[in-house]
Amino acid sequence: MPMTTSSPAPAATTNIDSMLKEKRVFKPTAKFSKEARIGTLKKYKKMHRASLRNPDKFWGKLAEDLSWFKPWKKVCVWKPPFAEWFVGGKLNASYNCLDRHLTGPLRNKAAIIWEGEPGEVVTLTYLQLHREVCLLANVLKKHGVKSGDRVMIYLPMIPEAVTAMLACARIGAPHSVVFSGFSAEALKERTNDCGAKIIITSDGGYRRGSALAVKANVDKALDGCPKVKSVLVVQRTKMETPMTPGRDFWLHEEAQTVNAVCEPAVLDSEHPLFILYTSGSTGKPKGILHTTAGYLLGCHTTTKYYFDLRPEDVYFCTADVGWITGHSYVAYGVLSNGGTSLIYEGAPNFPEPDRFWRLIDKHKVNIFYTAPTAIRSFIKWGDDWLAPHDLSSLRLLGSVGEPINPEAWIWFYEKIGGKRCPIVDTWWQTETGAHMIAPMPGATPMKPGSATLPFFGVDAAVVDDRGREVGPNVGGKLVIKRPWPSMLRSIYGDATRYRKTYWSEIPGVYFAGDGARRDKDGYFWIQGRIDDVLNVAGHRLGTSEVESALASHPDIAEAAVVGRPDEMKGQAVVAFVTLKNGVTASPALKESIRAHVGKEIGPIAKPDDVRFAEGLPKTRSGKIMRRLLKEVAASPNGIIHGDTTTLEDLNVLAKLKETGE
Ligand code: 7RM
Repeated sequence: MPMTTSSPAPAATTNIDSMLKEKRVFKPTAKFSKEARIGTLKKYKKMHRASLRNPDKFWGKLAEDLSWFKPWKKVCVWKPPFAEWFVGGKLNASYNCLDRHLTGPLRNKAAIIWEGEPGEVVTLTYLQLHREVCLLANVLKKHGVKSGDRVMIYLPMIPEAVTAMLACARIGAPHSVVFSGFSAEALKERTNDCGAKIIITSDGGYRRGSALAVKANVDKALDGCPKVKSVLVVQRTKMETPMTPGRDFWLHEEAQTVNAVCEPAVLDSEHPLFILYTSGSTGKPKGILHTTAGYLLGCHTTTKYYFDLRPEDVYFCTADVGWITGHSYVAYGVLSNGGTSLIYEGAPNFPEPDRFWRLIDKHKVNIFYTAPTAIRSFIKWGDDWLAPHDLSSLRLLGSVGEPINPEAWIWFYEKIGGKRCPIVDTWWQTETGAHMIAPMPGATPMKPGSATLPFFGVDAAVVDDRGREVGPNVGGKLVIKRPWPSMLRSIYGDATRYRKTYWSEIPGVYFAGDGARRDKDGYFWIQGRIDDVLNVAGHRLGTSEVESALASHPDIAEAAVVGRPDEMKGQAVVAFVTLKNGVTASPALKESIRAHVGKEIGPIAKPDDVRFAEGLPKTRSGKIMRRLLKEVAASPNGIIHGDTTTLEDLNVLAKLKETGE
């Protein structure tokens, strides 16, 4: 039955309607639970309760896992919305990731196993990585970098990206990593915002078979960055690279001029560790500020418990270091735990779509952490690519970046995890620094599509517009009701915006920008960004449920839905879908897709319009840019006014506009 198109759009309710019926539950295997740090739901719940009852005691105990130069006096000082953690304590993040592992059996263990896209492999033991970090730290000092000075890092996925972060941390210079695929303009804006005087970059990097210039973008950016005095250049591709004398220096030459002795700076717990820019849909990018102790503790403990990381594991996170996931779970969390981080430089489909499976087989990866967008690409490329590879080394899988649709979850679980690996679906943000909601791998029964339950110390809730907690299965705003160690401390240089963006929507609590519901077991189901919620004839629909329903159609690889202004219904639902390889678009298929959504969710969510696309516009971290799709939907052949600087592939947008009806 079509919705009541004859009546005008009713006023919207504040809650998000939830209609998807996902009922499957998967328990961790007995073997996994037996060996895991937390092996029962009861133990998790007990620890979670304790963490909320007495947070200072709880975090104080966990913080003993880090190495301190001086103990803290107070665990948390909370002057809303500003928090300080481990006040009075002194430590160094690079010491925690390196030096403390050098006195025991970890010293000659691989800290980083790196594979370049062309196929070369470089392994750095903890001892070797420590040396590289000290050398680079001394080069930074030679170039006048002092504690508190900001350092830009604009590097592809090469070991030096991690070395550079740790070198900055070592001398107390906050780093700001900019994804090396971003434009010169983006680099310029971020460099000027944080007032950096130095940039670490490389001549180029490999992506999809070719060497792409990186330093050339720095040169362009520097036309507009008067404060930058030096550029340190890593030689990666040996491509021709113009160097400006007196400003640009080859890092390998500079490293010859310093020694490898660099004592870690003794830093306050609240010393700034890094600034990472996130681009909201409007306004200039926000410089998310993280500080040393709380951030490190967040990464350290979540890596330990959620990934159940062991020294003998090979751990592979596919995120770029230009993203928070690369900071927390390629670098800091893994290394502070003495783990081995496998880093891959290039594209997942180079030279063929099975590159990740090759890497897992070759390096015997035990823990594999990736994004739903990648999983949907694998599904689209077809299962034949898996067949030749032995994935039996895998013990645990992780997902991050977007809600994982149940279809992709099941595929990941069965085809990659062989039904033996738990999937840790981790909900968190640049702002939260570390995982906030996810299943404990040996303890929490998993429901495909749900990030399940909160981490220790995380007091999460779903509330209505007035801040009242809503009942089971009613959608609302996801909030965090008290501070946690790895929370952002501010927006760099703009405390007013910090307060306004995160702490004003509902006074006194942190609002994450996401919609969610909790089911009767208290599990969280993320419904997508609040800004993207559809409003169809008075019903508020989260994007994720409609998209999950679409993606469960056998011919669809990936889908995004947006609202298009509609006089009658308020908004009409427009679905953009990409099809699995080998499927052709047709009017009959459109009808079958519409009917499928009607059946899965209900007539209200049936797309008014289904548009076939070759690809969807995404950020490089894989998030679908719905605001661009919204513009395309509203004016098929019109011009996009929105900011496209973080779009991975501009062609995708051009093609979408061509297919407009
Ligand atoms: C880690 C990261 C944050 C936003 C967040 C959500 C979405 C991330 C999940 C997820 C559902 C997940 N940082 N998001 N993880 N939604 N389930 N497991 O992605 O700052 O780049 O983005 O990403 O909307 O608010 S981020």
